[in-house]
Amino acid sequence: MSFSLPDLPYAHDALAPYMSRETLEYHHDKHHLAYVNNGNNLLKGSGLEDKSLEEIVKASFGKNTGLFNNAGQHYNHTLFWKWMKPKGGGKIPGELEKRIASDLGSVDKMKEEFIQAGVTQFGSGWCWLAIKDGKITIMKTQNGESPLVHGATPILGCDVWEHSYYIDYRNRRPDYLKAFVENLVNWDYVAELAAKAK
Ligand code: MN3
Repeated sequence: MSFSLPDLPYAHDALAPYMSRETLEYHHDKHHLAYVNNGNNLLKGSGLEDKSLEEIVKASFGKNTGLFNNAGQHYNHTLFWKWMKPKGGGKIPGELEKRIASDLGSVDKMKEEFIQAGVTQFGSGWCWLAIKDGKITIMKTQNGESPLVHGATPILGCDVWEHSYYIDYRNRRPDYLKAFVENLVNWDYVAELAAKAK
């Protein structure tokens, strides 16, 4: 199926001061839109036109790099907007909190390792919480890759491409990641995805 740009689930200025209107105007309205438009052009004649987005991402990985880069980023960003909300962060829903404690030690340890994965992703990419073999795990991937193409299901991802934070944080990627975890994450949505991925 062809790709289309989803609306942000909140106003462009709703995530300030942690993510500014200007960042979302560039990141959603321009960068994400470019992935959608380029992806649609590359989808034509690929033989994958009638597949779902997830199927296109998996089928193009390692085979059709141009299509994969754009479809992968469309997939990642479509989730990314939903992984944030105004007044995000805060308490993690009980059942998810228990799973995190059981699989990763504690919520504090999960946050520390998630931030560390983002900080140490060299160059452009993403850091993740994903379900692999029934367990919550921390991952990091380069460019437009995601847990989906590495045998896992993403339940939370943070974009660490410079376009995601340079307007608001300049080179301070660790501060951006900390603000994402503590003030932006929509943990209810993460819990919903985790429950589905069981
Ligand atoms: Mn991005």
